[in-house]
Amino acid sequence: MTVEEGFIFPDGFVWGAATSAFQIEGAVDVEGRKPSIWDTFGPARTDGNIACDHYRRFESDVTLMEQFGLQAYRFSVAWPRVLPDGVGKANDSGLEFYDRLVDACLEHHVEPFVTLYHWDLPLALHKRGGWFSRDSVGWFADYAELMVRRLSDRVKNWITINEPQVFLSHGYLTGDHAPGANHSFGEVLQAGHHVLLAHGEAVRRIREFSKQPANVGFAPAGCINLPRTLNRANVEIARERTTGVSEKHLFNNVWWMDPVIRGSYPEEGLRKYGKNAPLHLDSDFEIISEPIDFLGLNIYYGHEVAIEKGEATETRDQPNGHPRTSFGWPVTPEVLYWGPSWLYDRYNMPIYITENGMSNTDWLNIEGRVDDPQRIDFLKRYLAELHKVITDGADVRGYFHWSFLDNFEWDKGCRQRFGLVHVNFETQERTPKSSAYWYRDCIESNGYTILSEAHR
Ligand code: GCO
Repeated sequence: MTVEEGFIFPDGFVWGAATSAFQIEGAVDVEGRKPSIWDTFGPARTDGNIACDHYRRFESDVTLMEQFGLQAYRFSVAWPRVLPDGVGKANDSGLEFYDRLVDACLEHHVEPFVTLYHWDLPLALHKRGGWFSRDSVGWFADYAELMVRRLSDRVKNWITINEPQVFLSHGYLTGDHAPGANHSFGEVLQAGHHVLLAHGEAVRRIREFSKQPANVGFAPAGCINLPRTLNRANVEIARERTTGVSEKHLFNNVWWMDPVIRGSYPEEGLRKYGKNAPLHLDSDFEIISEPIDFLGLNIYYGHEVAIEKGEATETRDQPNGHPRTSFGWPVTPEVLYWGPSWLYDRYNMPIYITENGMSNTDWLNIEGRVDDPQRIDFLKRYLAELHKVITDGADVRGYFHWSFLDNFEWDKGCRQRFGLVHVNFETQERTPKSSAYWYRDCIESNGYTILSEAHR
């Protein structure tokens, strides 16, 4: 059966799941690791320092991944575990952990996709200015080089930075994420410029030191607006918003993707940000736009927009009864159609959905199972939209569900459960949810079961 005829995804489509170091590893103060900015921030002091104890339990977790058919596992390296001071002397125990993790993945036929930065900045570097210092570019590039030299004989898929919009905004503007700072908008845009430079320098080090041809990308948040109805004006305003810049916040796509893929900041952003736009050297964009192989998109939900009486109006609140996750996020499957569609049109760059999922009030029922029909329905709806955009011609190469395990959800601690596998944070017992079984069948059939009778 071809892609067009059924819900079959293209041959070679990669089915995976994603996590990040600080959200699952625990073991924050063992075998040489030193603190990150998250270690002493908010609920991390309790929930984050153990999380899913993956540092000790990774073997059985990877075995579970194979049992549930995962073809790929997106995880991040904890920078302060391998370079405790952020720079300088590497920590062999930390490097050996990632050796063992990668070896376990390969032994269990799970392809590793390694994220280099998923928010756990070494505290030592934060104290030296962190991303606000242009030195951060070299610090990150040296760290990337260390990891590529160590792992690239076995790892070919690399993601440099996860969601610059989110960690810069929550960490340094509003302060609800680590390190809980409140800088000016202009200062944070300048730090964002250093993050983009760091991305580019890391790509250069990966290309130079990888022991095999590397597949390199980055994973910005996909900030998607949806047309409230499918009339032309609403589709156009939704596209404009999705490929535009608001002067009020950092949550857009093109300010972060244009420099990396097109080699310049978007004109609209430079105009709207005005004096807040970062100082830069013209040569910076040569570094930032070092060619990558794919655009990762972390997409969860979007807000509808429409033209009413000549004005663009955005829906911030869906009607009562509209499906919502336990985070209160609206379930809006069409984001996996419109987002990849418009961003593929803009960049013509292969895409991986590097994160998509939902938090749910999952618990063990009286029979000891975790039934999560909401997540199965979520998966069916979102994957059906992703299939549609692929059928329309977008080159989407894989899907990583967020997340494999219930884990530490930043400032919300371990209360928001995103996993395909339930974690009892007291006993660390893992219980695959019914969605894990559904996802296994979906992977085995390369998507065919999404809307088949068997799963209605
Ligand atoms: C993000 C981060 C993840 C989150 C997940 C659920 O996208 O915010 O990459 O670390 O845990 O998205 O919020």
